[in-house]
Amino acid sequence: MTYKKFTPEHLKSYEQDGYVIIKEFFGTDEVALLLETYHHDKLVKDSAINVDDNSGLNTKLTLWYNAGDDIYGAFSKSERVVDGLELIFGDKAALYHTKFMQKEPKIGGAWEWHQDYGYWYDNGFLLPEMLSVMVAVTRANKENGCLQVLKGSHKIGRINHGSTGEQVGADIKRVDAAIKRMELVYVELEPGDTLFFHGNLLHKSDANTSDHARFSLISAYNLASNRSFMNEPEASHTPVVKVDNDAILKVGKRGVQPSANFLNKQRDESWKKSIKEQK
Ligand SMILES: O=C(O)CCC(=O)C(=O)O
Repeated sequence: MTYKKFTPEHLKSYEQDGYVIIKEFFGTDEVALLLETYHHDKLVKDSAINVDDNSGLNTKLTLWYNAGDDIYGAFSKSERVVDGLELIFGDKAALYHTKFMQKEPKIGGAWEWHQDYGYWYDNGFLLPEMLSVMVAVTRANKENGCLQVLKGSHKIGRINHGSTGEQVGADIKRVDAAIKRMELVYVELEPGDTLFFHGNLLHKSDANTSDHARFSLISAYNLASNRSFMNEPEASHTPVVKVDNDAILKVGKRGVQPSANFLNKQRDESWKKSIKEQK
């Protein structure tokens, strides 16, 4: 079996635009297995937190720090992903955390314009040598609130972020200026298509007003030597041990492990409280 590779051409696009989309990076059989696993994965569902948008809709997400020997880990540690990260970073990558995003039909909320490094900066990471890899688990299109990115906006560098409702958003004056100068791209993906995007790339998504769920698996990575000076989990600076490309189909329907170290509801509540207090 041959698998897609992250190539030097992908690297060129990533460096120029702040992102690259690799069509069919994962097979439809691999993502179908992931989706089926999720549907029976009580722990992932029970560990989900809700993040409200400004209109009262909310997105469910389950976030954990310790990638296990389960199907989610087989994606986030797979050779084809980690080889790509090593090309981008030119060195070892660490797997900071993994999220299963659940944007349900009709109720899945929007995300404000932000940079992921806008959050991660506050977690003590000195360098913006951080990025995310988003695998479409279901189709993502305009109707179900796919990701939108501003092409090349990673070159702006980090923008200040403040609270908007329960979310943290980038300084809107700078975002508005960037929108006037940079191309807005709707990242429409088929299941298995994968987006690599820079921690400083401005992105947002609209609510899911459609009848179709939008699910994605997003893993965040750090240059392993870019250790936070704050108290971030070990995973954020531990070089990721890659697994063979065939691990996904071999692991099969193994759900998330109890040792995952979830961002839990309690932590989420104190996070929301601290955002309110900052207002
Ligand atoms: O998938 C989405 O709709 C938004 C995800 C996002 O903004 C993020 O993970 O930083």
